[in-house]
Amino acid sequence: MVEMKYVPTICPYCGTGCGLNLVVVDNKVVGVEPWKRHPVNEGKLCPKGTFAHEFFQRDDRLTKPLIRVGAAADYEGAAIVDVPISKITDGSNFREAEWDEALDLIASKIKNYKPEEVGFLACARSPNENIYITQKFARAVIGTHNVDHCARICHGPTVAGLARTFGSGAMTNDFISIESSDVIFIIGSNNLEAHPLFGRRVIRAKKNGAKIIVLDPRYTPTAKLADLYIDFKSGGDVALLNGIMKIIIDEGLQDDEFIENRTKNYQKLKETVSKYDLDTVAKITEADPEKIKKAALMYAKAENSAIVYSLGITEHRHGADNVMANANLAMLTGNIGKVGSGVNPLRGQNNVQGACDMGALPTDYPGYQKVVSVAAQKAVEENWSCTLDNCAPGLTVVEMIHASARGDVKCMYITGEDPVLSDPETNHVIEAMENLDFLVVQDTFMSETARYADVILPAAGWGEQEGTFTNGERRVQLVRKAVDAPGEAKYDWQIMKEIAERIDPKFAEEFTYNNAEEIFDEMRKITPQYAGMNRERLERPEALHWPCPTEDHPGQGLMHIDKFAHPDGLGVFEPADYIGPSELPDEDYPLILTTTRTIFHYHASMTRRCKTLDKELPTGYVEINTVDAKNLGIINRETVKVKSRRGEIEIPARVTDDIVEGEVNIPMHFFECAANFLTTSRELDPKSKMAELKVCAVVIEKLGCI
Ligand SMILES: Nc1nc2c(c(=O)[nH]1)N[C@H]1C(S)=C(S)[C@@H](COP(=O)(O)OP(=O)(O)OC[C@H]3O[C@@H](n4cnc5c(=O)[nH]c(N)nc54)[C@H](O)[C@@H]3O)O[C@H]1N2
Ligand SMILES: Nc1nc2c(c(=O)[nH]1)N[C@H]1C(S)=C(S)[C@@H](COP(=O)(O)OP(=O)(O)OC[C@H]3O[C@@H](n4cnc5c(=O)[nH]c(N)nc54)[C@H](O)[C@@H]3O)O[C@H]1N2
Ligand code: SF4
Ligand SMILES: [Mo]
Repeated sequence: MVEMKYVPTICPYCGTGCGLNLVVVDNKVVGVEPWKRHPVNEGKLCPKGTFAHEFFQRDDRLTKPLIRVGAAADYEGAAIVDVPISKITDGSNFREAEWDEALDLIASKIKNYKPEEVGFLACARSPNENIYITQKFARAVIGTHNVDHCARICHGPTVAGLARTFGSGAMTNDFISIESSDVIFIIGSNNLEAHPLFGRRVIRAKKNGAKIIVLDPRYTPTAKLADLYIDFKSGGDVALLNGIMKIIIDEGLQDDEFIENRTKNYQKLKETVSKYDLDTVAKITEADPEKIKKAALMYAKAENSAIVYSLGITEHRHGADNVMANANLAMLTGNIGKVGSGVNPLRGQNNVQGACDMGALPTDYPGYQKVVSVAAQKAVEENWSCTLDNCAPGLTVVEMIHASARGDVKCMYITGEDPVLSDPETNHVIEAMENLDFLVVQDTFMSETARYADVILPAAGWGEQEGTFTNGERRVQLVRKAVDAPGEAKYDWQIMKEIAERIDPKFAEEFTYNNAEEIFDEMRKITPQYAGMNRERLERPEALHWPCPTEDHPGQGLMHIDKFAHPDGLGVFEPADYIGPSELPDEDYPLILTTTRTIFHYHASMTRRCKTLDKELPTGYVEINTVDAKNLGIINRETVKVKSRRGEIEIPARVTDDIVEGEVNIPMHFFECAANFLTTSRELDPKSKMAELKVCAVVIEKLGCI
């Protein structure tokens, strides 16, 4: 008889963190079934979760270490030999190798670079335990803080901006809280496509009587839910939010008691926003001033108003200013620390909250303890029984790419990230990858980046390992192993442990782990937010929210109830003036390009390998407003050329009224017409080092063929 088992686990895609059951027959994942009583999604799934199992059926998984042909012999021995390697972008230029050979090669190469010449990218798609080991390996074995991950170009401004204002860079409320809101102010989040099972709660809130306001340059499925939709050009949010706060203050709708008792720096906020009268704001943003006023009054007058935002706010060179403007708005009206209110950034990757918590950040050890703090350094040293003599923050993702292109970073070790697809300015990223002396990529599939690697290591993926994911509402949940990893693939943590031991046998005592649970137990000793969690407590379906400081603490869904997380307990108003995007349209490049997501794909590597999802949407497109299309003589589905100062792509046009005039949009998932050939990486947010993924200037040319 065929034995079938259900393995309860957490969806591998977005930060909503839905529960589901993997159906396993004969060590193969054959389907997904609902986990009906899961507290996040109550058995419902979006298309990505529903068809999550399909990529398991693919036969193109990485199953053996691969070494670039022509390179291996030259790597023998410890010396770094300057070998000109032709970086050919085809998987067939690699040869299969045994683990011993691949790991010896990596150990012998990596230990000869200076610490500052090595950079690490951690994988926010994989469990906390892998990420913890990646940053520990970078810091304890190599001696560098050059460790970062995709949050940098995602919610990095959230981490920086909410830490400054509230003292903690995370979502302030849990997901269910939104169902108690009277007004939901959604700015730069298309959650019906990007966080659909959170979006389901927004729909429920609306049924309960909540009013929805959406501010987005595109009339998205989420915007179509709105009672009040405000369209405007990408990049204007600081001006809009300052304008909204000015109206609230002018109308006397601020919460004086909250401001007095719980915050500081209010006078500065008042001064700054006083410059943003409706005319000025309307001129900057092209939004309808009447609607702005209406939004301000709706938000401020309701009993419980919640702000929901995502990348439309963060992915700008003023991303942290945008985030802080939202935090200011919530504090101004006392909409923080109570159910139905709060500032709710919808975190992206399944485990990007965890990746930040684990310290895969060049400035922070686990638990947001600063690498510049001697006390933090001592605490970590004690726990790891090693010396960490470096307290200068390391490089961020985009800085590592720039440093690789310059030759300052010579070696990168990339675990489960695909910068050639995902990072801004693809041609520049490729140049950087080609310029590296040594590149290791550890992934489950042959990614776009892996094609430039010297060594590719096959990692076990989702459903093939135990561990924990932390979702966007800080809920730490167990993920379970359903099947064995294919071929010779190993766990990410296991690979790094084996390299550490090869670099110096003394690290065998440092990386003693036999399983993910042992790693979690070490991690929680130096991560105050997780200190009270253990496997037994996490076995409960509702799991635990951080902060959870002790084993008898129930975890905390709602933050900042009586005081903020700053040492003095006060929230800080952090006003900022509008600076706008660095590249605005001009005669040569007359259109604004923004880049987004669609419901059927999740970045690329896994959903593009799910046959049902691929059938729904096999390739990309550029959305262009009907009026702009008419002026350019472009018809729906016609293939056009989109050019920026950094590159060009050919892509089918999608003519629509659902985007403002003068702006076009390309979903980010499709390498054959990748948005990032066009985006810019040159100007970074000084507060968070975010690149401007939501705005650059482009021109569209007709190709004359369909
Ligand atoms: N289906 C799917 N879901 C995903 C992902 C995926 O790839 N596919 N990825 C996950 C990840 S990593 C993340 S970070 C989240 C992202 O989730 P979201 O941030 O919701 O996704 P985006 O579509 O990138 O951008 C959101 C909206 O910002 C708008 N926008 C553009 N410019 C501006 C602006 O200047 N101001 C404002 N206010 N809005 C603007 C866009 O029109 C878009 O509708 O999604 C997660 N969920
Ligand atoms: N233009 C534009 N660019 C963007 C964005 C945008 O809005 N516009 N959004 C940005 C955002 S928000 C994000 S988060 C980034 C995402 O950028 P990336 O971090 O590059 O995103 P993924 O494609 O999710 O990459 C994850 C890789 O990890 C692999 N993987 C999955 N599980 C595991 C595992 O357990 N172990 C290992 N070793 N590998 C694994 C996958 O196969 C995949 O190759 O893209 C950013 N880029
Ligand atoms: S909403 Fe996110 S976590 Fe839930 S099923 Fe969809 S992709 Fe997975
Ligand atoms: Mo993200």
